[in-house]
Amino acid sequence: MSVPPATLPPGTFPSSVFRFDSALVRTPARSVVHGLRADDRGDPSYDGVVREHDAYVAALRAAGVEVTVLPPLEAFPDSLFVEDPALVFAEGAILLHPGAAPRAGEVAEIAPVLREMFGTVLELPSAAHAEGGDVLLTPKGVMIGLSARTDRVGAEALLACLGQLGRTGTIVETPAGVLHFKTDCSLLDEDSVLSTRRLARSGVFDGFRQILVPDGEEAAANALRVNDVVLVAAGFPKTIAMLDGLGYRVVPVETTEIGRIDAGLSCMSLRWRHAASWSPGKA
Ligand code: CIR
Repeated sequence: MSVPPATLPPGTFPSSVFRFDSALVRTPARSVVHGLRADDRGDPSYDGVVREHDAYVAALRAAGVEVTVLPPLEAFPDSLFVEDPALVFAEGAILLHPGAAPRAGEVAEIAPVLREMFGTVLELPSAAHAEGGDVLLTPKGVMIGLSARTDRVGAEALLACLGQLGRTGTIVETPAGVLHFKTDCSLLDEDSVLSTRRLARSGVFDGFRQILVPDGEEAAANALRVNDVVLVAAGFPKTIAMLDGLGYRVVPVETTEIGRIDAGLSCMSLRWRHAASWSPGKA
């Protein structure tokens, strides 16, 4: 792996939380057709997932991110969703423990990769469960949503790890029946979040400018701000038009097949801004 270790001292993290120069993704395995899902709307097609994944990687690269592509893991159908078994920051990485039992082994697969890339790699204790899909990075701190995948022990252990990296966080609730906290929201800029009405109603985003996805397009809430653009699932024209009208540079990305296994746009990458490309005052 050619990426040098991140060396930012704790507490001196970059001011922007959506400026990235590096990302890690994993090629979909053929077994992706057996990926976990809450409601069965039919298996995704392998070719379709590969096409959507390729387009996603291309969109990250076009946004100015250097993408490292890991090999597929046939034993783990959901392993292309690298966001869930780990968290990464310029200051270091944290190995998580997925609450979904079939995904637990993904951590041991990604651990050596992260140990090669990051100088500091922390780990949750074994009794703790947390998935990256429940973690939203904001300029006000890291929000950790409790869900069926992230329990309180996991969220508290994660807060402790974040503290070791010089970061702060808060524990919040995910609406009942929603897979992950970020299934229902994403950060659009330093002040603004895109959210479903049901999540915003909880008051969790008080203090942010809250932009609500139009009714019927709830699945569009899992967008992804990367540098100057916002990746938005292509199947949600009202959300795309709304964000476009608000001045965001929207890049539509097809998610029809990965959507069949409950995935959106944040879950297919781990993103960070390398310490070497950051200096104080640089956004
Ligand atoms: C799962 O249920 O774990 C996968 N089928 C989907 C994971 C999506 N992850 C994410 O949004 N962070």
